[in-house]
Amino acid sequence: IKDCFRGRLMANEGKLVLGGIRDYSNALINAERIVIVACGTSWHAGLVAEYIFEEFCRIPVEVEYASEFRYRNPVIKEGDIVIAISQSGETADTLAAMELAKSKGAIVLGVCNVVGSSISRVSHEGVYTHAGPEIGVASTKAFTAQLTVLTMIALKTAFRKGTIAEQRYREILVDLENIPAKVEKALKTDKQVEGIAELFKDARNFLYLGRGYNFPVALEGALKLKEISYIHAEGYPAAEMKHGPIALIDEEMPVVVIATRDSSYDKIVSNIQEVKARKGKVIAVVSEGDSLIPSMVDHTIEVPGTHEALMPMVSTIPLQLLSYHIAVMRGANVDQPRNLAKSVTV
Ligand code: F1P
Repeated sequence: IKDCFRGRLMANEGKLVLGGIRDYSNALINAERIVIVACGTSWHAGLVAEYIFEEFCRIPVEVEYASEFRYRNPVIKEGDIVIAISQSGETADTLAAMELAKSKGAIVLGVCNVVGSSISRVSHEGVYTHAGPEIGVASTKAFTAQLTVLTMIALKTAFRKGTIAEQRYREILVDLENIPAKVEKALKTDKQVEGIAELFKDARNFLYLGRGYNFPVALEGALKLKEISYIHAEGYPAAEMKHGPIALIDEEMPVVVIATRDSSYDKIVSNIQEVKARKGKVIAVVSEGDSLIPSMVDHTIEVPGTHEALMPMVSTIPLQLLSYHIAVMRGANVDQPRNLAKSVTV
């Protein structure tokens, strides 16, 4: 996690350098739709990218599990843009989805971490995340690096397409340049998160809730907990809680709510009230300086604020730390979780 941003953020003097997507950058600008294919954590990065591309580029985006996409008969037209995201660059389902899309005439762009990997070779063009090697099997710094790269692609595309005002574009770029320092600060929650982990290490289930840009973060937080701590966890859009998962909430249920200040803040406050009314134990990730949510919940973890579209890069960090500490306390091998392979090649 710590190495993720050091020297990797390619924003330079307000200009973005996207080494990998050049020949197809106009195709991206003119795309009628974008389909993102990925698995696991990379799929969650794709979900964040969907929100960013749709908001800033006004291009419709679909995010597909590569493992589903490859086995059904998806509608892909000549010239559609398919973006494949993968840490390892070797995930069999993602590779097969890319080959299928290519056979139907799509332009396939790759976002992956491992230079020279199969996915980088199958892509028409692509961007390396350069997050460095993932020591463990579970993807962590690769996720934040994927978000960085996808955000940069979307912003640059929006700017060239004219769907974002220049001033707003420049402001978000400045926010992006400040992300490494904010990630450093988020990492300083480590000791506090360790204390929270101690309290909940024996829980049998966890629920993670988020809205908007923090919804995929909720999914990712739950996945990390499952992967390395072997605790059952579900990630949900907070507004969907009332359509089922609310039945699970009682005093035994830890609910992690990613509730940083953004356009859905008031709504997530109501969701927290709904959980508290049912005696759920709430651990909230909030923006620095928030006093309302800390007064309502059981535990608060503060992270620095940023533009809401960039928040997943920061709000994910304490969730990764929470899974890490719980796993260590339970005696699990965080680098080599049982049943998980670094690259799922079958
Ligand atoms: C996808 C993935 C990872 C997960 C684990 C198994 O890999 O699901 O997100 O943490 O390592 O594979 P990739 O295509 O991003 O390499």
